[in-house]
Amino acid sequence: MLSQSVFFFFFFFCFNCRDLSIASLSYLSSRQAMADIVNFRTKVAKKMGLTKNKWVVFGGSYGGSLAVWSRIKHPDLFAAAAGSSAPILAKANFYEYFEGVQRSLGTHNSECLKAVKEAFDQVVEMLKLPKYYSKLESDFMLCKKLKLNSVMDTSLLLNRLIMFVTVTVQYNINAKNNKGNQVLIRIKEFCDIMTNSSLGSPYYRFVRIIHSVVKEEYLCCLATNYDDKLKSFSDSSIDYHNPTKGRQWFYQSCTEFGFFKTTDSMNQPFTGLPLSYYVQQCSDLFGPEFNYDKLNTGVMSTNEYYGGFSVRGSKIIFSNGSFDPWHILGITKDISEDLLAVFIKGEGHCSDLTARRDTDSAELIQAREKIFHILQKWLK
Ligand SMILES: *[C@@H]1O[C@H](CO)[C@@H](O)[C@H](O)[C@H]1NC(C)=O
Ligand SMILES: CC(=O)N[C@H]1CO[C@H](CO)[C@@H](O)[C@@H]1O
Repeated sequence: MLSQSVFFFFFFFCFNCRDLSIASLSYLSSRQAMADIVNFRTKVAKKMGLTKNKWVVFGGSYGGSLAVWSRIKHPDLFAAAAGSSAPILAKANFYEYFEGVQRSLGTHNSECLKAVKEAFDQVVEMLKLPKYYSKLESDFMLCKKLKLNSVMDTSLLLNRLIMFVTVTVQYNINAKNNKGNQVLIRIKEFCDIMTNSSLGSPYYRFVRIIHSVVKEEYLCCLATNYDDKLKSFSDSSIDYHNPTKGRQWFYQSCTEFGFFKTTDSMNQPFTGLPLSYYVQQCSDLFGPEFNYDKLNTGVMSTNEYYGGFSVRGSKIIFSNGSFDPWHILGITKDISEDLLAVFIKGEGHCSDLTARRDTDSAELIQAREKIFHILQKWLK
């Protein structure tokens, strides 16, 4: 029996995986990704004669989840794991995300949170009256004349605007692109503008942020037409020089994780993103069978397979940033002596994985050292 199973190799060979068609995407899953990681680990060890070495698997965000799960499922192959900002509980309706955004903004400055809410309330009011459409078009640099053909168009527009806030909160870093244009600002910089009354109403302060900060990176205009989004996400070709991940990640969201950021909670400042907004996109992109049932079954199966918050394993470090709402689905408290949490105050998504900078906070420097020392101890 045993010798038989030893020679049992699971092998996916997909002759047509040169595209992102639904047939190809059916091979895209975290379990398949882990099989690839295991394959890499074993093949490289053999090829390079590293059979006696200990391997540590690490990653950030979804990559952090994969790192954690690789150690849980294959403790014989990986001596330890470090998952940065790794969600480990799948959840269809991740309404807690915007609650996290509210907490981070409020912790920083309650006036800032109020201003954000006021700005978005005004946008929502303006969307109700066509006489304001041309103003919205120019204020937010929309690519096309604003036409709200369906609730999906309204939600997409709000989604795009909300993202400017959430990206700021989730990353909390100041970054320029290679042309020297500002593409990300810190929460403090964002809030300094949102609370500066000499810049007009909160609505105008937000418009100013969009114009001055994020314009250059996100194309020169904001695309908010739902049919156009569907068209671009339906493209199943792969451009190897400019790979994008939108379609693939959306597929995994619809089939394995959910993680859909809805505005269902009362304790957050936004409106317009119900779960149906996301599930409709699953169906529109991949077919009618990608519905609530498939989403819920997929999420349940993911949590059953990996264990969710009930982590069974050892020698895993979970690091998270306090401002990053993803920590809500991650591990932020020690579970045991060898399942350790590193919670980094004032930091965003995956900050401990970024290169050292002169501007790093004391908390971030300490967190990196702590992770390094834990790993050293475990690998002795
Ligand atoms: C508010 O904005 C004005 C104009 O940009 C600027 O001169 C002023 O310093 C800002 N005030 C604060 C408190 O940041
Ligand atoms: C939100 C949350 O879980 N916060 C906790 C993070 O971890 C620190 C210590 O590890 C706790 O003090 C926080 O309550």
